[in-house]
Amino acid sequence: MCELFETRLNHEDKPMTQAELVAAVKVADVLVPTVTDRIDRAVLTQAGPQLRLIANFGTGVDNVDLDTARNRGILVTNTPGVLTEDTADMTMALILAVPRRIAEGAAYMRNPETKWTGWSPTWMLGHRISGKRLGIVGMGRIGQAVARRAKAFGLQIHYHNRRRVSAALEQELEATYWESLDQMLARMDIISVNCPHTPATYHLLSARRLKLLKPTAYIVNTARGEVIDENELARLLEAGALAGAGLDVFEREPAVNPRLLASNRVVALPHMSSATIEGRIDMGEKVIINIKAFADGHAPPDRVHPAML
Ligand code: 8YV
Repeated sequence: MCELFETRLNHEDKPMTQAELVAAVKVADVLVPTVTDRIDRAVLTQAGPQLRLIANFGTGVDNVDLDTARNRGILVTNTPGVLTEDTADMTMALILAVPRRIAEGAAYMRNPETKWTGWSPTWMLGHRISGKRLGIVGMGRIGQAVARRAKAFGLQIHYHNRRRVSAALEQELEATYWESLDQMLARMDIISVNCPHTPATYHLLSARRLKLLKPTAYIVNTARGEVIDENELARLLEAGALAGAGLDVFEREPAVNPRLLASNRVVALPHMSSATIEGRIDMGEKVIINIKAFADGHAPPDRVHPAML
């Protein structure tokens, strides 16, 4: 970016404050935020007329007020595709880690207070993955990549999506479509959340819907915390009304509900599903391509259309 444009960097890698963001949008032609930068109405209404593009470093754009951006004629781009496989890998890792108690076992071995006394037949029993029903909420790029992995592990693939995917894809994944999310939730062994956070998906897994899950069910979320009612999730886990959760994202990041952290039914990760060096380089390149295309007077390839979300 520094070679191509007159660039101001956030060298500390720390989230910018709202005041710093306002100062930036007053002078910048292009803003490159990350998930930790909240580009809300208050920030955008103070932007100078020179701000024409928000090239988000990340796929999810729920950190940007898209309606206000559009009304002010500011284009928004993101970085789709390049973090699909990494995110699906981590989703699969959580699908394995929670029922098979991987984090618990590893913590036990590391803990100087506990001393492993050797194998025993009833020690660290978890639950089998193979043959179980996986319900994917959101069958976009990442949902499909999760389905491919899960199928190889012997899981039966079920999904709910706004639109049914093609018959050819359903056949390849041997996937069952559920028009009714409620009905799917009630029948699954594992749920994986892979949809974006939009006004329509906020608390999609509401208190009412979470109660539809079987008490033996697991839930994995590598999408956005806001899609799940986190308080209710914590309550159900505490009450033993759910078997466990693998969570890479949280409703009020970086704050995490302490009840979730206290539960040994939960594997919590610090929003790291896309955190690979290769992925970050690819994301950066996508950002640069979008800015360069825009600066050269072309339509940037990764334009976000609010209506499509
Ligand atoms: C990104 C993410 O690393 O792309 C996304 O939507 O959630 C992350 O994995 C983050 O957005 C960077 O801004």
